[in-house]
Amino acid sequence: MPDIEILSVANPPPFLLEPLQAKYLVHQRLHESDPAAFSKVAAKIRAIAASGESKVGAELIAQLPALEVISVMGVGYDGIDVAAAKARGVVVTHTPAVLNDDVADLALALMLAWSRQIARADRFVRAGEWPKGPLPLGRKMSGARLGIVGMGRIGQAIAQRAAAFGMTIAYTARSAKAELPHTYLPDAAALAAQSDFLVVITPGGAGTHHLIDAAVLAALGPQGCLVNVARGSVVDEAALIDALRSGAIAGAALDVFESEPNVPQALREMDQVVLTPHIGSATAQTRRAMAALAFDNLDAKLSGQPVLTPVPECQ
Ligand code: 8YV
Repeated sequence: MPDIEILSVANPPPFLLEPLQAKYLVHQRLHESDPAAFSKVAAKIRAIAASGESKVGAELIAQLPALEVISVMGVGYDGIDVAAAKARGVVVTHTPAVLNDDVADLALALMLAWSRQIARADRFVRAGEWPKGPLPLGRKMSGARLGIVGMGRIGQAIAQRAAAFGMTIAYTARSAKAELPHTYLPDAAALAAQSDFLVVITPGGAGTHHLIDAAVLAALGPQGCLVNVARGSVVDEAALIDALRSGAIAGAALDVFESEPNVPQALREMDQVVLTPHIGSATAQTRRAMAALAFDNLDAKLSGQPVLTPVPECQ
């Protein structure tokens, strides 16, 4: 029986849970399922295994005096109180880079699905509508104007793919990136005003909360489509629903939502939106690579080795 104890605050896939259980005594969400039992083992817990959607607040960190590392299987770590972890000398790690291709692929897939009405066309054929007449015309994506909100690793992977579709690419980010050939705009509203597709791929958290608001959507305009593959919190969902209802924007393609896994009924009833259940990194290949990196980060720290991919604040 392994003697080093760790807490899992997510539901790790078997290809992460099994290697963890082979080496560590894993308390699977014990803090939620049995707080009394949890309080008895809390003093021994040396690591937390989390996912990109996990919430690890200051209160939980304070209950774990032996905690050394919080390993997130995901690139986003907006649910982790990194300041509280750092104040305690706890390192936070994540899994950047290994999911760039998948998230960028999904962004393009959503843009194509929306503009060429793939999901709607599928529903149309299955419902036997075709013999009654053609599907209304879609919209050309090649050559359209793409605005990218957030030009980090994944934003750049999206830009690369969009270039192959002959799209005009502009972006906004904290600062202009001189090495990129694309047009920089100072804020999301200015970018939206020049975009047919506005793709959101910025980190979540307080700094970007409701960055995409009614004003940005108004700037995107009645021909524009909003695509979100970042975090639900970045988009003001109520403002988005209003904009879709009033025709202030043409449509949206969304992989993330403010209260996942709950998606507002209003969005679910609209034909001009494409909805997916937070599957940006959800391929077998990428999830295995993320799991391996999440394991290696946790294991490195508990073996007294330097972690591989600490979050920027912990570097
Ligand atoms: C996953 C994610 O949903 O990487 C992220 O930030 O949101 C996703 O890749 C999740 O973290 C998988 O554990």
